[in-house]
Order: sequence, then C-alpha cells, then structure tokens
Amino acid sequence: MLRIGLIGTGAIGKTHIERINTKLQGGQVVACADPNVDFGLAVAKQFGIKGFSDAFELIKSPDIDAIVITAHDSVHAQYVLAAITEKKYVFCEKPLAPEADVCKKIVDAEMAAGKKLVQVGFMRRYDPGYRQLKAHIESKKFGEPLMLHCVHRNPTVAGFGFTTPMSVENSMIHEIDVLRWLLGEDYATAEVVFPKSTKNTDTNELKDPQIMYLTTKSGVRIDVESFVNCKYGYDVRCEVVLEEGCVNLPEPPYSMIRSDAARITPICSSWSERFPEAYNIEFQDWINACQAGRVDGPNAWDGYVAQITAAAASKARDSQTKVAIQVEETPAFYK
Ligand code: ISE
Repeated sequence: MLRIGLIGTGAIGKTHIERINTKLQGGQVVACADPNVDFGLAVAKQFGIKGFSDAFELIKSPDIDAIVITAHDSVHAQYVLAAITEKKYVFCEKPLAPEADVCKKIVDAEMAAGKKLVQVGFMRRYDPGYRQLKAHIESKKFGEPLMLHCVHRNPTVAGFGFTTPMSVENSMIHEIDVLRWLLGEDYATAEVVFPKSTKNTDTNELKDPQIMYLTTKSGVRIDVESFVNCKYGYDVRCEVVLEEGCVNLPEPPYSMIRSDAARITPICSSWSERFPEAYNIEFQDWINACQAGRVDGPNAWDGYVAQITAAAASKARDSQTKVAIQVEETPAFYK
C-alpha cells in the first residue's frame, strides 16, 4: 500500500482524497496538511486521517511514501522541491509552478537527485477521447496532421478572481500540454487575439473570450478558443485535420432526449463532470508507477515546457504580436 500525504485540502484536494481512498487500488491518502493550518486539520478529521500542522513535516515523515500537491499554484514549487530533497514521488497539480524559471529549478533539482520523481497533473492525457485522437494520429492512416481547431469553454468563472492572463495560464494551459503530447512536438510561435468581449464577466480584469494561435516546429497550425463565461455549459472540443481525414474528440456519451417537440443532448456543466474518468486513470497509473519505482506521466520537463509556452503566449497577448517560443533540447534524462 502506497501511503500518500496530500497538501492543499481545498475542493480538488478533497475530491482526490475521496477518489484515491474509495475508488482506486494500491494507495491510500493517510495524511494531509494545508497552508491554512486549521482548515487542513479539519479536513483530516473529516476523512479520519492524520493532520499535519506543517506540510514540510508531512513531506519528511517516515510514514509517508509519496506526496500529492493540490495547494494554491503559488506554493507548488516549495513543496515539490522538498519532496525531491526527500527523494519521494510527488504528484503536483498543474501548473508545476506559475513561472518557467521556477519550473527550471525543479527540473535541475530532479536531475541533480538523479531520479525522476515528479509528475504534473495534466489529466487530459488520460482522457479516453484524447487517447483515441493520439492513436489515430500515430497510425498515420490519414496522413500528417495539418491543423487543429479547439474550443475550451467554461460556463462561468464568476467569484474566482479570474483575470485576462488566466485564460492562457490557468485554462488553455491544458491545450498547451495535451496538444504537444498529441502531436509529439514542441511549439514554435504563439499569438493571442481578443474577439469582441462578453458583457458576462464579474470583473474588468478579464477580457473574455480569447483565441490563442500556436504553430508547432513542423508547421502544424492550432487555434484554441477560450471562453470562460460562455454561460451554457462546459464544452471542450478538438478537431484534428489531417491530409486524408479529420478526427474529432468524442463528446461525453449522454443520451438524446426527445421532449416538448425538441431533441436535447445534455452538455456537461463543469470540468469535474467532464473529466472524472481521466482523473481516475491518471491517479491509478501514478500509484501503480510509484509502486513500480518510476514516473510514467507528464514529468517536470513537460511542466517546464508548458510554462515556457504559456509565458510566450502571455507576452504575445500583452504585446499583440506573434512571439517565438524557445524550448531547449530535451535533456537525455527526460527522453
Ligand atoms: C481550471 O483550473 C481547470 O483546470 C479546468 O480544467 C479548466 O477548464 C478551467 O478553465 C480552469 O480554470
């Protein structure tokens, strides 16, 4: 049994405790902590697990084999680095750290430790729909991919303090990672444009929607629409246009309802409703890999490259220009 300690006991942290302890095999969250000490201890009590007042003590504890970090983005790095010092496997929700140079410090620390220990929570790589797209692309049956048209809509982000940069850094960061993984290549350029803005934002700090354009090193052209206050539901789409065919991300399998002289097919209302299977597969794989002594999923290098790309897209948005993305050669350690 892999004894897991979780840091960051907010909504997603609690969901992961429940998921690991009731749905998955081979691991148990046996302890938790939160930067808000009393809150962390209360959640520990709620789940009947050990509460730590100090997250660093949890990381060092000989009773903990592996760490899950679901705390606020701004504190991820300090806990990841502490786990690397203890040579413990650590799963960190995306982003690895908001700043690319901090991600690079994690990469350097991990390489110095001489062992891959870090996995980043880019769960879309585990979604069965994206896996079908990847299998189609890799089969080469339809030739080379040329263009990708993607949509990432949330019903609302009211109350989350969502700002203009977050559309790239918090929302489209998922596409930045999953499309790089789908295509198996790094990006070359980024641009972000603003269509007419919706009136439905709760703050003047957010321009919504936005469209991000990426090109890959081989010239594949990608457009991603982010609309975080679309009002009608949670909608994620991806169409891959290849030389001899197109493949689309499957829609969630809701049955069509005929009622009141209309045909209605429901749409998810939130990301947690859209991707539960991806999260379950992701964590089961992580537990299995930790027990086998390896990291299989998105690693610290992937987390670093995602932040380099997001930083370029942010620069492109702020300057309203096309920005080149400079990613170093992947070190042999991560190949
Ligand atoms: C949120 O943080 C997520 O990770 C969701 O998957 C994404 O759809 C949402 O836009 C983000 O705010």
